[in-house]
Amino acid sequence: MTTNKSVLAWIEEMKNLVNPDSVVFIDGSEAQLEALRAQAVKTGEMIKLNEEKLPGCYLHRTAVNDVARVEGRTFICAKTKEAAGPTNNWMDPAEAYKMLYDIAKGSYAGRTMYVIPYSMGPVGSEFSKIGIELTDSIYVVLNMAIMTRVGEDVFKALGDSEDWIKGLHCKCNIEEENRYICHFPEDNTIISVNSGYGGNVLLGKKCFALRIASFLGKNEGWMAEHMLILGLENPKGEIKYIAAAFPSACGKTNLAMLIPPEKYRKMGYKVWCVGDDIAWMRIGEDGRLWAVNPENGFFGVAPGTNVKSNPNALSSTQSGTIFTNVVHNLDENTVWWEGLDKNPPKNALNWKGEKWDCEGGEKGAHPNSRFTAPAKNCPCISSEFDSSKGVPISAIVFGGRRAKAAPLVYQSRDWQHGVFVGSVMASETTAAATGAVGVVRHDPMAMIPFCGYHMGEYFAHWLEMGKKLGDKAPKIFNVNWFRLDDEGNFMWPGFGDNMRVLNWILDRCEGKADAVETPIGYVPAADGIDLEGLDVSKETLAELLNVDKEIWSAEAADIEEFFKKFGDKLPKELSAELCELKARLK
Ligand code: SAT
Ligand code: MN
Repeated sequence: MTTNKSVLAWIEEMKNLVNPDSVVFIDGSEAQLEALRAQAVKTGEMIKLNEEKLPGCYLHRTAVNDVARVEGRTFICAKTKEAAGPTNNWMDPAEAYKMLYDIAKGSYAGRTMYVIPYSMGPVGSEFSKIGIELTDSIYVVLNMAIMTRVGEDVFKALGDSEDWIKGLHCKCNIEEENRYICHFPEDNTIISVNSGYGGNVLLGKKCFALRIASFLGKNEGWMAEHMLILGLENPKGEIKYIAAAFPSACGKTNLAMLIPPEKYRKMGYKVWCVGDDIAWMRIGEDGRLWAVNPENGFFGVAPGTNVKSNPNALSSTQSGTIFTNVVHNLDENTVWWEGLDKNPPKNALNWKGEKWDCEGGEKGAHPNSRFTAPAKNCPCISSEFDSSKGVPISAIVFGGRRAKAAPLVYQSRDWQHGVFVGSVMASETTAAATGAVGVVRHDPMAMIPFCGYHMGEYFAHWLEMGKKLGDKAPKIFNVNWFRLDDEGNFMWPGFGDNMRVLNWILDRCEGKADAVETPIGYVPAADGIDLEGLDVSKETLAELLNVDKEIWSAEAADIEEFFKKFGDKLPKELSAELCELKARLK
């Protein structure tokens, strides 16, 4: 399928290492994928679901000890520890290769090596980058075929070039104590062993499109960010694009596919989804920031997805989708998860494949259970989804899960202050990664688990991009949909009503909406957010927009501590911003 010497030599080397019974190149054809689905069903790796209700859909269960990203076992293997920085685990590259090759050695015995040529971004676009993943898992092949553009065309686009990313995945025996997700940014290489869970093994996603790509972006003058991209169309038919960074499992997919409240729908407002997780952004010929979604599908969190919270995501999963770790409804041969509807199946298996009693109090689906759905299934997919030049970004939005500190929305004073706002993001942890859930942690730009180099340099790169963009830079905002009242109830309805906040954001970009200055930035004026048709009082809105000086003084002290991590790599602009924040809080 290819005569590319660098590709063939590497495949040969890896073949000698892992010793497969056979090698199969993935050509991207439906016939080949269909044969692989049939094979996975035969071995029990996947279960074919009801063809009438869920055509082309399958259920897969991971090992019980392998249900989320493993940040503690994820490494940046740069030449020096300093290059990986204080927020990444580091391993010496020579040691890492030796350890990983020892684990991988002979691990494909009795198995097939699948060679997946894939493109992140539309095949052949200047934005796009090519990777080759070797895997012994059909589940990985089929997920990659949804999440990325795979097949022969990719080899054609690559030609003889040596500019591609190596990815070796070995399931081995899914041993937790030998699980490693390692990145070699200086070698364009990723090696993942002993896992079969999405974020650890779909190497095009977090490993390449964020960890490796963020490093490439810094060197080549562009940005790889953990951001959704959406287009908001107004009644005049004008579409403005927003890129928004939130940590995993904080509602990026819901925001990206939002359905406007009825009043706005009637007026003609629409939201178009370009991407739900990753944005690659470059400065265009017009000097503005342009973004593409390098992915081709959605790897979304299932629990909580329903006809009300995200009808577009739910529609996206009705055909050609792989469900992972959800409930299996045995009567209908369909799937279910907590928050889908109020009718949990009586005759069902839980995510572990055990008989499940929906009244027994135990959850049926894993909290990080997922759907892998083709982007083209999404009813609101943007007409620019496949565009090779991307979409121009008007606003960048940061957000996290904060019970108290962050107001519903605020605008940064300028780009530099916006970079500060992104750098001090903090959010409660979720089930997307192993470890405690609900603990507030610093997560600058939602990139803590995904920045492939020293985060101090990453901040400097953001500042540099702002200088290049000048007055064409997108405006930067922060949102928090998750503020709680004293009784612990969410104060803001969220979901479709978040459009009311996006409207204020875009109005601000055009200089149309009023704002009030606070120590942390600009918040909407008292009547700045449209509340018509909402069960939110003016007092509640005032509370949602309130900036509590005491909480923020504590926050500032905490930020000061956090910034110390970065030593002399912390850009002086950010320490200056912190000083100014403290002064404004006095
Ligand atoms: O598991 S993934 O990393 O692909 C999804 C996520 O955690 O954001
Ligand atoms: Mn994500």
